[in-house]
Amino acid sequence: MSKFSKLTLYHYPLSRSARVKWLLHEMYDDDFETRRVALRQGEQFTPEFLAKNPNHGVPVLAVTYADRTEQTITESHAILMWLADQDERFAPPPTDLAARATYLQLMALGGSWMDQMLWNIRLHETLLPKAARNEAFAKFNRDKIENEIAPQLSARLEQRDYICGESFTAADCMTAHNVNWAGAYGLCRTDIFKAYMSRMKARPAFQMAFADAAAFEG
Ligand SMILES: N[C@@H](CCC(=O)N[C@@H](CS)C(=O)NCC(=O)O)C(=O)O
Repeated sequence: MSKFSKLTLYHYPLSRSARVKWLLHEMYDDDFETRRVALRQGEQFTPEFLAKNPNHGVPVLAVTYADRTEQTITESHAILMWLADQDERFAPPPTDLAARATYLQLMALGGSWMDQMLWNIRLHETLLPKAARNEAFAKFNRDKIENEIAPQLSARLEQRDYICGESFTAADCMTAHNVNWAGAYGLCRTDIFKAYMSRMKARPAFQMAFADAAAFEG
């Protein structure tokens, strides 16, 4: 961790911060700090937390660089990419044009497209007050995952062990987190996805990142 003197992840079990926690464990084992944010108690709306992330969500990665300057980084998609770019085991370099394009495409598909479909399902099936929910919109998002996203991911995973190719990348942290989330809604549950998730769950870093899953409160 020579570029940093400290990394602290603001985290909530099973949430999007688990994607980042997983990659941090892959890269640094246990050599970073985790601060659980009491989302159900509203800690994300305190002035201290809002100063770190005005969008009141986890993950936030607080970085202290070797020269002691500090920075907080938000957005799981950006944090994953920023971390992975520091270690060639987890992301193809920009000079490897074809592999990099595949990797970027899959990161964005997971981080800004599938993620939002899952989020819309959660909002309109569970989180919003009943009067504000839109059943048809929830179904629209379910159908998009089932008919468009799942077949694309599945076709890739039929050909290879990891979402980008023959080795694990940060795009697997994004994809497998989403596949796991989709599974909770009865989506992405075919044998191909189950086999992919078994491979991911066998990784010690995955087990470390999801060890606190039982503490997820609704
Ligand atoms: N686009 C953001 C979304 C972050 C987000 O919504 N996090 C949720 C947990 S999965 C959260 O902390 N929600 C609390 C809130 O919005 O008050 C990311 O990917 O990091």
